[in-house]
Amino acid sequence: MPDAAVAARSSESTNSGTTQQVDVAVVGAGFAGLYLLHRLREAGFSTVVVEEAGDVGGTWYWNRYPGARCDIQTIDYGYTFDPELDRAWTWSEKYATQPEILRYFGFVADRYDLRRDIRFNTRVKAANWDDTSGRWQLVTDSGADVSCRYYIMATGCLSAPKPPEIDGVADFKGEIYFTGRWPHDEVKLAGKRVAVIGTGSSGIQSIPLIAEQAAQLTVFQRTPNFALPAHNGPAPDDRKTYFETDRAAYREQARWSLAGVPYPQEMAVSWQLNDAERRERFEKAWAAGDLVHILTQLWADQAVDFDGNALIGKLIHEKIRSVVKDPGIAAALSPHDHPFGAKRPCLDTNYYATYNRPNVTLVNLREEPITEITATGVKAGERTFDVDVIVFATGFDAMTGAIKAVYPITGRGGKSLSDVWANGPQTYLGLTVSGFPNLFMITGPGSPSVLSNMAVSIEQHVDWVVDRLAALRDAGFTTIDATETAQAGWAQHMADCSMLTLHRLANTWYTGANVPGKVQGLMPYTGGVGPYRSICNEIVSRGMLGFKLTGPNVAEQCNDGEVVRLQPDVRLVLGMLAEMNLPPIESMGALGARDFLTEFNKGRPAGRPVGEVGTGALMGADGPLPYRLYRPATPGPHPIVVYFHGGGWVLGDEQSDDPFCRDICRRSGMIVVSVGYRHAPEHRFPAAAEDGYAATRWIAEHAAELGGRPGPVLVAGWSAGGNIAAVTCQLARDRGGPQIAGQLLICPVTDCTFDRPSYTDNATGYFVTRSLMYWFWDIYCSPADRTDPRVSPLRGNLAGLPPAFVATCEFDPLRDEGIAYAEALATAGGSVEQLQARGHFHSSLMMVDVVITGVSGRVKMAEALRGFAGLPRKLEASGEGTSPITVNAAAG
Ligand code: NA7
Repeated sequence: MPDAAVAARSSESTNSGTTQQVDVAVVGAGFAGLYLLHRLREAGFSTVVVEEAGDVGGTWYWNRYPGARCDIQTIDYGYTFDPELDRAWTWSEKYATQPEILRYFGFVADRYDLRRDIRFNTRVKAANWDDTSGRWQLVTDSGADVSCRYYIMATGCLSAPKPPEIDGVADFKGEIYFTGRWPHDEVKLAGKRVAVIGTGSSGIQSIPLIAEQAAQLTVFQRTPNFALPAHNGPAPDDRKTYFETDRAAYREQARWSLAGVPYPQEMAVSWQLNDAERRERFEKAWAAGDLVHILTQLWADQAVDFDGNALIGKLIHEKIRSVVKDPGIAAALSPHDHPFGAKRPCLDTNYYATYNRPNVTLVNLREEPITEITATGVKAGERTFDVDVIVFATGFDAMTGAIKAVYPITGRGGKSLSDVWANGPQTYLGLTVSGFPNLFMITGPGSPSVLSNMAVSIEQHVDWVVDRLAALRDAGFTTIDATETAQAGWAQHMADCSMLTLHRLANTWYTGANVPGKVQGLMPYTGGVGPYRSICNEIVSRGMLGFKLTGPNVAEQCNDGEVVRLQPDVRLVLGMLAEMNLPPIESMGALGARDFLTEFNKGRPAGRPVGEVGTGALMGADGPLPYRLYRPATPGPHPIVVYFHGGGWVLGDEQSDDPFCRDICRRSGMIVVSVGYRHAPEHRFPAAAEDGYAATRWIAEHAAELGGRPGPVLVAGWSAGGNIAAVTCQLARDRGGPQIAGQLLICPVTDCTFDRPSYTDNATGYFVTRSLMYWFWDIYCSPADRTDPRVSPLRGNLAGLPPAFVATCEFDPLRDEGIAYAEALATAGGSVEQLQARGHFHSSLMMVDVVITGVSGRVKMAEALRGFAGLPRKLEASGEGTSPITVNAAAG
């Protein structure tokens, strides 16, 4: 039956023996191929498009099943490159039908006279790179082969139908249809017994319409999918008004958005909203009938936090129960095995209500798996369902299927793409593959593609590729090839991005899980179209970073490297900070900088609830100091962590690291006492150090009064606070106590020299700068005092200190002195655990609910603290503070 699935793809080979010579060959005349042809022609490249279908349209040419529609609002789903074209076409509905979308592509093809350069009914069978001529040789199944300098696969993400992998399909005597290869002639289902296998978008769109025609419809469902009502009709007023008011702004916002549709970034996280507020947002989204709305506009943590996401699943289950009358069927239709959005949700029209019809039966394949297809129907479990028609809505070999269908694609050194991708697709930007010069893929694996509005991604890719080809030509280059370093860097960045979202927690066609034997891994880029666009632009501005360019009469150019080395959320945060164009903190004066920090902190998420937050005063080295105490919700007494905030001995106070203190209290199940030690310039060295020691002593002596566990305390601190924590451990050892069970040092200052590489490598651009550190040092400590171990603990005696956990961040001037301290502690015989957080900056681990990739680092810190206190490292899941929000993990 795979043959039937691809019957429409094959045709007799009628190779004429001559070769068509062009600058560029494009495969596919869908959304991408048509725009490529237009742009390439305009740029002066001779171009041919090879298309196996009989006309333009790509996926919309093939997917003509009943109910086939767009699931991005059509106002957003079209070309935007030509404002005249944009104005010349108006969609009739919020979600256009397949025939209307196909008419649109025909309209575009006519408008730009595209068909004359498209070879229809022709398939590229194989593609070979010839290093000598620097050209690709394409073997076609009809007409002349093609020789081209550039070979661009615009073959689509969902264009290779997946065989159904069910025994006996060939024995079936009735009619068989594939939604992805629906006949062009009318399919008559009236009065027939029909089976639909598959409940993805294609099944969910077609089932209600098939049910209206068929005498009996049996739906075979393997995995229930989330579906929401499309509420199709005219384009909604809110979007239309915005669009009509300022089309250019609307389109531009889409280009820089995350999903390619102009929605703002939602800021409120789920736990800041109460039940009523969440329900109100959900009902609004449900009524909007818009996938991008419900996927992005409910609450900020919906796509990144398991708990925040689960709230949506429950609300949708309610909706299903309210429509489907039979509770058993409602339960079977309710998805439970994946987070909402991790698998492509569907838009429906009467889907759930269809199961109330007397002529519709749902078979839950999880309980009754299909065993075979017989001459008369489908056998599932113990039952046999005799049918006249089987509709396979079983999906596609997504993202890589259509690319690998050209076999072989042979690059440099005779390497075949299938071999190179044997362990999963490897690309640079989802556009190119190292070792395959002058080959481009539009929305290949590694592009935002199917996780975005395809229209926006395709236009960006095409513009970028054609602009690059023109620039190469102008500079005399004839080949472009991604480097292995750049490609490996992209794979790392993809992996980092994928840790941010919940997509990796579902078995889907995004991960290749729907095709038996396919290597699994998240294929689309999850970082969003706006960030992706900025990365592509950055590659150009950095001299085609990660590409090797060659040409007959020019010197080879290779600016090698990885384009993104920061964690994706760190990149966004630093980008936002850069856009704010803040004056250097050291230019504000100490008082001004303190005010700035207070204001700045007002904009951050508030931190999650803990059992209790209290305040009080303790005795410092020279008088009372304020403290803030965070108590877990669990029964005490708990061990106490004495915490010292960051701020270069100059800024901050006992509240300034509040979200972090809450987080570590929740994750460790311990009391955190944040100390308001004295600051410079009012109180210079050694005031902060002596206060740190005195406060620790006081807290240890008053542990029981504070509700803590008497005995050894723990110390922790970030930045200058890490310095104070480290110094406190040395002083406690030398001054006869208190006993300290362990020290957590986060990006600590440990030494007064500035000549380590991290001071040079990260001197600017990562918020904490070298010059800011100079300023802090100058304010706090005279040069004559700087080698004192009370400010440079690396210069002290490091023997006999408590066990340590030392966290450092890659893009931090303080990185190397933190690592040096950890290594010196270990050399002195201490027990040391290190976390070197890759892709992070000085504040990463503090930015709770902002830098999501910092979560795993804080999990490790909390575990280390528990270990120091003699507790099991993992906190039992018991009420507050223990939600499994640790699915995000990238530090380390
Ligand atoms: P999808 O979304 O991949 O859906 C295919 C469906 O077919 C899905 O429910 C599969 O169950 C099911 N399926 C696949 N193979 C089998 C076998 N062998 N037996 C039973 N059921 C099977 O494809 P669509 O065409 O619906 O949609 C593709 C995209 O197009 C869509 O996401 C939109 O972006 C537009 P599974 O979930 O794998 O258990």
